[in-house]
Amino acid sequence: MMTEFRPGPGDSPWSADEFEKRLREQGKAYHIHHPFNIMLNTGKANQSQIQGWVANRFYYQVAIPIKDAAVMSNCTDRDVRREWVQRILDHDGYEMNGVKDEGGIEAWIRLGEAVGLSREEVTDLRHVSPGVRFAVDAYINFARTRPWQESVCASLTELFAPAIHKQRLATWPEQYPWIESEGLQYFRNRVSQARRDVEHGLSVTLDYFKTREQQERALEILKFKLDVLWMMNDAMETRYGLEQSLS
Ligand code: AHQ
Repeated sequence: MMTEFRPGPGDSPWSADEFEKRLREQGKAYHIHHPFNIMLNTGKANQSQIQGWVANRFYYQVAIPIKDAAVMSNCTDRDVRREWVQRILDHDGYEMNGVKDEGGIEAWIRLGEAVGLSREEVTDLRHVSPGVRFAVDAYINFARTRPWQESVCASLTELFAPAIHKQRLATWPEQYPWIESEGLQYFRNRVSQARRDVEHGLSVTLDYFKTREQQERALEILKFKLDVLWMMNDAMETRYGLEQSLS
């Protein structure tokens, strides 16, 4: 899956700042730059393309808590688990000591209804394309089989996520006025949740990947996860197209 980096004698580890800079430089391959996302966020998508995106991305959303539970099951560090469990609650929702939160999966179903899909056709996954399913399953399997620190590193695509959520919030209301505002609540919630997640994920990554070989491995892991997101958009582009179709 990934080429082996063989450090030479001169390959000393990068400083934490240099390592973080190289992680952030990977943002040039983030799916915000994919033609399908550009079509969506520049108001050029028609209703069936938007419905297709919401219904297919639902498979990614429901995979996240499964992936995070896999990370937890591999993680022997109680302090990390105390932080990581919040991610599962953010998506599945919770009711604790009188505080109730429907969670991100419910918010995404509401997004589905806001774009004209029924709750059933979102939750029964009938619209999910094989390419999206395979890309998402690859991410879940990565989290199940790799050391938990590698899965923490893989989640760092969220370094670039606040920008894409803010882009949607800045453009969809004007470009797609037929989508009721409440439907975009998921994106509003994610801006701050992603920032909090990344702060924790980045500190774990900078602490764990110490040698130059480990740091190069971290960049490869991030590239793998960027490919997961990119492939999802490739699959949606193949199925729903890029041009404005009449349907
Ligand atoms: O809604 C998203 C989310 O909950 C997560 C969790 C995180 C991870 O653990 O890999 N990544 C992620 C992402 C979410 N939304 C994507 C989007 O474009 O709306 C971005 C995605 C990510 O950047 O990995």
